[in-house]
Amino acid sequence: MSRLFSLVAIFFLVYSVEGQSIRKNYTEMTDSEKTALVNAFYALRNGPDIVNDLAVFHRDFFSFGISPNRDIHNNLMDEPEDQIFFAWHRMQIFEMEQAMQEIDPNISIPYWDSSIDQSTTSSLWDQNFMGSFDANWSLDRVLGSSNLPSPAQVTALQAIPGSNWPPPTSGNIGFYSYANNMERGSVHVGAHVWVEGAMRSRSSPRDPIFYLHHGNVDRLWDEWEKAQLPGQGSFHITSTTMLRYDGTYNFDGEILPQVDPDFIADNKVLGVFYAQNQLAELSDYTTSIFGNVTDIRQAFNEHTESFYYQYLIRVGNNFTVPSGARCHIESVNEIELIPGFEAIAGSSFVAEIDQGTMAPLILLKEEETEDIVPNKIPFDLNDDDRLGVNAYDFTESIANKVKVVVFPNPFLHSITVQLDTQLANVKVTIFDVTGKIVYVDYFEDRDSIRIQEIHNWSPGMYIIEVSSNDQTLLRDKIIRQ
Ligand SMILES: [Cu+2]
Repeated sequence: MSRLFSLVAIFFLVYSVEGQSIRKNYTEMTDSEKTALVNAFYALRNGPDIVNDLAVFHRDFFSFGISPNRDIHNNLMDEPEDQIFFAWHRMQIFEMEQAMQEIDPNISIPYWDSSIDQSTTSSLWDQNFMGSFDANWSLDRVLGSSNLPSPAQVTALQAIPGSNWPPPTSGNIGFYSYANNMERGSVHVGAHVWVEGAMRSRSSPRDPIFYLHHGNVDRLWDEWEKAQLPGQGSFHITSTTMLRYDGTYNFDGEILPQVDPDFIADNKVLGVFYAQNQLAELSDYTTSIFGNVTDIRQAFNEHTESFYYQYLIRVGNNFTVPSGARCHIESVNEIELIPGFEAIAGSSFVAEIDQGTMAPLILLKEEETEDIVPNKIPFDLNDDDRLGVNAYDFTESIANKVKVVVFPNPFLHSITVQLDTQLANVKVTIFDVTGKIVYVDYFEDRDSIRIQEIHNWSPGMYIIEVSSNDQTLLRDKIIRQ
């Protein structure tokens, strides 16, 4: 079935289209789509400034080390908000995307695959795309400041097994290992440091490239879950609440809905699909029922579920539009309805091919290309932001009066912990990436500690924590070679 129809099964009169989302690689965007995205970022800064609001929130709750305060980064299973990194950023991208779709319903946040697309002169950084913001918003980018991840590093990360399914109540070892290796490793950290400036600070969401980078992180999580649990949903997140999306946060006079992080561990709960190589597959999905505000998609978006993609959209394999639901699918090229697609009586379903100009093979609909309407609203880098310049080193130094150095790192046979002063009751704890303690020892009145009986540890990432009298002095990532 191809190029089937322009219109099918219409039951409605007037509807307001607000999107769910087919997210694609930015390299699949037309010029007019790029301009629409750039202009949406600019328009949002004109107010209410959700770009800055999400960045300031991200900065203010970035990480409090292992204090009881909830935060959004660097958590292990022993912390109150154990491993909220993936779920929180998923909601952050979704909130931004929803705000943009109020400006233009066909916008979806594209992704930047930084393991492949590594040139400082790639079209990503063109003045009519992400390059537009650097000077206007004082982002202080220094592209190429470090290394981006290699494809092999992505492959290794994605190969971490999601073991222990079904999970014990304390969480899933494989999921925590994957999440921590993602958050603290180069597939996530690489782009923050490579772009530099705001991207390397706790205010990183001030740079629009943040959303394209985290879109890619989110896509990899989605792919990992699908590969680990084919047809089975997602691993569980043990935290039941998260900051900002806890039903109390007020942005521009509206309280954001409460979102259980475990509930959105499956991306489809938000109606988000990732497309690749000119194909979007919409499957195993039930569209939300109009007006059902307990449904998270309807809570953010009270109207029609709308999916838009320039290329082939394949719909079926258990894709259902239930009675009372409204769904609109639009492509420029082709929509295929395959077995397993069902629009139940009492629903509204429209599939629309909207071709702009004719072209021989793949059609690309270019709207009249609008001009970019920039604004110069430089972000104010205050002291708070500067403190966070090395935020993505993920070293948590809580009591900064005592300087702690851990070397060598990476290590092989031993590690030395050096303090710049002698302290009583020094405790050294080493966790594996799942938060399991693999080493603990206590020392008295020493400024240097050598840890040796570690030669048989398996290679990979560990977290070392140094504390004195229950006060954490340092928490850092160490690598066993
Ligand atoms: Cu973050």
